[in-house]
Amino acid sequence: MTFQALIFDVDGTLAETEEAHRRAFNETFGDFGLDWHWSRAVYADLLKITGGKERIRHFIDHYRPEDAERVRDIVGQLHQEKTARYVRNMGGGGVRLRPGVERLIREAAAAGMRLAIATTTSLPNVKILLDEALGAGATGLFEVIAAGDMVAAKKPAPDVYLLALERLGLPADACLAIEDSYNGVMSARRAGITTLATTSDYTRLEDLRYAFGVLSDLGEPDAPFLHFSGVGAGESHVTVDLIQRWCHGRAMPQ
Ligand code: XBP
Ligand code: MG
Repeated sequence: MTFQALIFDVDGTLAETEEAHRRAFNETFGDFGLDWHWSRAVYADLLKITGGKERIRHFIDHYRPEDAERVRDIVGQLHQEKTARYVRNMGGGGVRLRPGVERLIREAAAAGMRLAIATTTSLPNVKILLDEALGAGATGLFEVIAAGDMVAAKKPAPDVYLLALERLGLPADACLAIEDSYNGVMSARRAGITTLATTSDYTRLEDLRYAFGVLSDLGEPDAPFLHFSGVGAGESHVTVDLIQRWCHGRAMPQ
């Protein structure tokens, strides 16, 4: 048995995007005349809730900000504006993928592995990130993109990974998921998929024990990853070859 597909999360895994999301939320609050500002500390707490609309509703319910009731009815509209802002801001350039991401994507595609995305973020956010970081048309590298509201229940529910598996037409054990957060690892694992975690700015202290391995990033030959637990000890960068060796020796943490 070998892995036939890699399924990537987006936010925190392909790129460090959460500060760009936070900026887009805050700018949109300003546009709507709201005196709301999500600091890094508040955002770190809110990130436990995946999905922008769900995060705003959670903020209203738990932080009880001014104008809460006015916004409750227009969360969808506010979030649409936030997505438009995020896309405009990302279109300004300067988007960088995390270490090893582009190398592994290109290597896997060249080796005939299939590529997919499973994310809670909205589809336009995925497209602009891939276009900006990998060049126009880069979404074509990914055979399946399962994103945002395509499923009813967002991570840590397994739905978005189950959708990706269905669209790939593959069983869970033919795939490796790459994630950065507790919610993401739980989502993939609940779908039965072996999951590699690479920690990101906002998730490095999260409980990632259900991952097959926890690394700082995917690494480059001249910029090795840090190994935190599970697979990857003594290695420097994640390659297709290494992934297939892990596949042969795998035993998932329970
Ligand atoms: C990422 C998210 C997303 C973004 C915001 O989680 O939670 O909600 O923060 O995106 P993951 P939207 O990386 O686990 O998929 O505002 O478009 O929902
Ligand atoms: Mg993530």
